[in-house]
This record gives sequence, C-alpha cells and structure tokens, in this order.
Amino acid sequence: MERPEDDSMDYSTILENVPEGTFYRFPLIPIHGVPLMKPIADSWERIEKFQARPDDILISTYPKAGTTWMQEIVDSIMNEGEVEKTSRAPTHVRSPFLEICSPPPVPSGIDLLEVTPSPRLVKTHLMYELTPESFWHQKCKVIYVARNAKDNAVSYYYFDKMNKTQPDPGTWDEYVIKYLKGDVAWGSWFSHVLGWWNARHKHDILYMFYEDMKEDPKREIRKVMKFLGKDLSEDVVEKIYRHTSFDTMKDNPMANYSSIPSNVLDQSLSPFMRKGEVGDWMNHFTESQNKIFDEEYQKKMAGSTLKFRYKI
Ligand code: PPS
Repeated sequence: MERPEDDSMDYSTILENVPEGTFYRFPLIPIHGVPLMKPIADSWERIEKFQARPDDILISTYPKAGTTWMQEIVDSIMNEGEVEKTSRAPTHVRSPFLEICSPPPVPSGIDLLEVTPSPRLVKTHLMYELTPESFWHQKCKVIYVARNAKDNAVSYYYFDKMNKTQPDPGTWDEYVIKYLKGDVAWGSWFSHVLGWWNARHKHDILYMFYEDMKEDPKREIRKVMKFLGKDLSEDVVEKIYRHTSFDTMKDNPMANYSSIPSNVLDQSLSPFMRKGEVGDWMNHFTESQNKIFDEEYQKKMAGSTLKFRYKI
C-alpha cells in the first residue's frame, strides 16, 4: 500500500465518511489482563508481532500524560525546529499510534506505520509488558512520559467524555473509583508508570515527567535532544520551545487534533488541548475522593523510588 505521509486530508475524509455505527463506545476486552478497546483486542496478534526498525523512536505514555506534547517536541527536534516541516501533517500521521485500530475502512496505526518513512516516530500507550518485543530486539530509543496520577485522572475523565470510541466515564465520582481500579482503557496508571520505571535501565529508555516539562520546558527539550544525539543551537531550542508551548499547540491544527471529526473526538464537549496545567486536580477532587485516592496510592506505590509532584 502506497500512502504518502502528508495525505492527512484523505485520512480525515475516511473518518468522516465511515458508515453509520462504525464508531461507538467500544467495550474494553482484557489482553493479558489489561483492558483494551475491542478493535485493539481483536487485532492483538498483529500488534504483538509488529516489526520495529532500529531507528524507530517510541514515545510511550499512559493516556493523557503529555504524549502529543512529546510527539511535537521530538518531531521538532528531528526537523531541527523547521515549522514548515512539522506542519506537513497532523500528529497522528506524523507519529502514528501503534496499537490503534478501528473497523475498516479506517487504516490502523500499523497500516500507517508500514508506509511511514524512517526514522519513524511511534506513539504507544501500551504497558511495558505488552510492548512488542521487536522494539527491544532492535534496541530502539524509547521516551516515556509520566504525569502525576491526579492530574492524569482529571485529563482522562474529560477525554473519555469527548472521545466517542472509549467507554463513557460516568460521573467524576464514579470515574475516580474506576481509574483507581484500572478499569479504563489501557488499564491501571499504577501498573503503567511502575512497569516502565522498573524497565528504564534494561533498555534505551528516557523517563520524563510532565511536571518537569511544565517547570522548565527548555531544560527538558535539551534533555530529549541529548538523548536523541542532536546538537542544536540555542536559537533552535528557543524556536522549538515556542512551537511546542501549550498556547501555540492549541492553535495549531496540525497538533490540536482538530482534523479528527466530531464523530470520533467531539471537541465541543471538551477541547483536546484542555488546560495543560499542573494542579488542576485541586479543582476536581473533593476531600473524601482525595482521601480514598491517597490511601490507594500509598498501597500501590509502596516501596517504589518513583516519586511525582502534584504542584510545581
Ligand atoms: S493522548 O490522547 O493520550 O495522546 O493525550 P496526551 O497528549 O497524552 O495528553 C493530553 C494532555 O496534555 C496536555 N498538553 C499539554 N500541556 C502542556 N503543554 C503542551 N504543549 C501540551 N500539549 C498537550 C493537554 O492539554 C492534555 O492535558 P489537560 O490537563 O487535559 O489539559
């Protein structure tokens, strides 16, 4: 299949014109105990056997941890800050989503990846244990971004409202419990962040934090540059910093998912680029939700050296 990287219009048109009923709130089916949306579970064999290339860069996150931000940073670094190049296509075409699957005729993440020229920027939300083995055989570079559990939960709640392919989140009160149990797409935040943390020295993994990126974006951009072996001038760092700021990305149709039609992402319910802050959880958690959350958190994170910041 020939699919040039810049045919994003084509992709959006396919999504807009799918037969009625193609997209619905897909149920979650456990794969090795991790709940995944049915089309992903149905394609699991193909996903598991995905063939990575040695120069693939894998961006791995729990959903809503700062994936799109990191995708934009890495693509900007790879293109040495040239905005004309990073504007060639929307995020999901420039950096395909490995495991995403929808019923035909929508191309899957792997369909897109197979026709993407190297070096490919691959997005995944898979837990470490579920990540295709070929990434390790090929010794690929991996950038993992983690975000504190509470802000991550709030962001995921709004996303589950507006993403018409994921289970309905219910009320915020119900969601807090579901999230703590890992009863959401891609499973438990705890297992995700801990699985990747414990694996960080086994492979070429850069473990990043959303809160650090908010605190000092240029410092964190330089960290990613170094990891990717890119030596760019401070002028270019400045350019990348501006191009990947929340306000710029919010207005950038190639980074704000506005090309995905509302039958999939309904941005009138909640914008994809929603707030982009550390500490928004304080506007959502009641005292009792916070107490339940903290108790569970202590249990699940006990003994780990992995620490998060809940305000900066
Ligand atoms: S997804 O659907 O899993 O790929 O979503 P993801 O990109 O991981 O997370 C979306 C949240 O990241 C925020 N975001 C940013 N914050 C700060 N700066 C920049 N540049 C940026 N880009 C995206 C986005 O607003 C979502 O967080 P919330 O808290 O919902 O605003």
